[in-house]
Amino acid sequence: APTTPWWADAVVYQIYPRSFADSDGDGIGDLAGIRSRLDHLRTLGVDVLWLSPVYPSPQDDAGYDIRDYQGIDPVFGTLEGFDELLADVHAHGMKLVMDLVVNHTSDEHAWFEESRASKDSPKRDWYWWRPAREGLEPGTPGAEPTNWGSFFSGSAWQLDDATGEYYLHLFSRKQPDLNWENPEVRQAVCAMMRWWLDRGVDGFRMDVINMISKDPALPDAHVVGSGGLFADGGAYYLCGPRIHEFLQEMSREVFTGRPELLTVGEMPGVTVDEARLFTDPARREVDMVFQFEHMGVDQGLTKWDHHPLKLTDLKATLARWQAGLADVGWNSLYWNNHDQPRVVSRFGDDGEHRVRSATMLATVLHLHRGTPYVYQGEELGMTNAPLRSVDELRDIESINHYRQEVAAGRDPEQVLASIRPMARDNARTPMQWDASPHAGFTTGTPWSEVNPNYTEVNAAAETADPDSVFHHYRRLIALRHSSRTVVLGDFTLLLHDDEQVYAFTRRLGNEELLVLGNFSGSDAEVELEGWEGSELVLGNYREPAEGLGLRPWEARVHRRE
Ligand code: TEU
Repeated sequence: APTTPWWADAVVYQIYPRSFADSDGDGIGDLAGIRSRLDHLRTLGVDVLWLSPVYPSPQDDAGYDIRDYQGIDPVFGTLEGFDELLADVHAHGMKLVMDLVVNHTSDEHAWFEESRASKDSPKRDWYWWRPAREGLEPGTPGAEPTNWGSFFSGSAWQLDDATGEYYLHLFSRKQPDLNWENPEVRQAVCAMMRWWLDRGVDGFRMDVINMISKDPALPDAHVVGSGGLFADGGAYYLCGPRIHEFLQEMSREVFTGRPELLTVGEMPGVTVDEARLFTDPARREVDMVFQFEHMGVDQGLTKWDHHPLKLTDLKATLARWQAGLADVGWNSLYWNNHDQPRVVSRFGDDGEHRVRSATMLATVLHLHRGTPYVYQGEELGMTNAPLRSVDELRDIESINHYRQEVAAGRDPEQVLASIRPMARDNARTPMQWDASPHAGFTTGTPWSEVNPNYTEVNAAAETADPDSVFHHYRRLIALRHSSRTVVLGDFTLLLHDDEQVYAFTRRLGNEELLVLGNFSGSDAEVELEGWEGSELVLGNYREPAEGLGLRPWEARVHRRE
């Protein structure tokens, strides 16, 4: 049998540097802050740290708009400081993975400045430039080269005065898309990646990497419903014609001879079948993908059309991914990252049952087959931000959406109410370290409001409490490290139609684990043959259960041979 890769039993922890720990009192987290908190991560037991972008950036999209790929933004520190952090991470027995944002650069990157300067600039073709639509005056409504909308509201095209042509930006207008059809672009990206690996980093999380290959014809998108002014062009840039070729080339050029890396592709809209191709080890593309299907179960056409979770939908999608990547490929497992609301507020109960529901959700996720990702603060059961007023929004996505809707005449209070449950701002409030002012995150004024519940929800209180969310995550991570069945066991979903209970087994050889999670605040009956009297491996109630039934938000893992 092929040996399993080192990351098969690893747990990854995502750090959002802006909001993790501030060492110098400017209100923004930094590399020295991260260094000072490595013991917290060591105690938790995670193996790999993934750093959201720390490169020089105008911070239009909080660092996902990069001005210089080979440096550190002064707000976060220096390259020397980065090397010190990396050495410390390694000394603590962990690995460090960088965020690789190469679908686009900042409009302040030297490549783009050169590209925009003139139509015959040697770097003109490094980005997607197009004239106005035939017969229309540049800048007039409808003159954009295609009808595609940007992820951050409005058109995906920006008219640039220097040459009177438009450039493509799937995200903010300060994030022009690189043209991967151009081999010089690909070579420049590969060279930059090798530079980081030579520095000692252990891999990359690749931002929207399934958007790098576009249909070069850039056709208009098909318009669904009455919709807005702009349409979803995804059909022409998600997993485009050359995506596998580009990733295989990158793998050859960058990863050859470096077997101990971790590569994970963030891929909105990726299907199970595509994911099998991307993560089949024989194809040498990426180790695992971040897929989005389970993050769409509580929304309508857009993320702002939020509705309550139907548990059977969540189970059905996750089980499909477990089955689809059972023989070939590998799953990433996550509830949270810097783009998603806090899971305890989203699928749990962030009031009375906060601890119980956060630990239940963690148990269900971590017992799936795949690599679990923990997003900073998730291990404390941090909750959504109150977002009491529009002034508390910091994220370009929610601010642009708010402005667009209010300009269209919608009621501002209602717009804010629709933004509240799904805003990315929810995930980006400062990490809650202790009960001191600003939650111990900074001695200055935090760039984003600290969640007022920090006096109760914080790392100091939770490390001191054996029943905390923190210690539950620690136990789950330790379980994965000690159990081959958790890492490699076959997954079988049970109770498909149950709207209250999430149940599945994992089996390896003679050993079988049963995982049960109650997604509600009321008691749940569970009837399953042959599990009465089985050994309890882990649960989130101190008092023993009677039978298999579940108490409010209870989770249990049973074992039998
Ligand atoms: O996100 C890509 C992405 O498609 C999203 O999760 C995005 O936040 C969502 O669709 C908006 O509704 C990645 C990064 O994780 C995100 O922070 C960046 O803003 C984005 O790429 C652009 O680099």
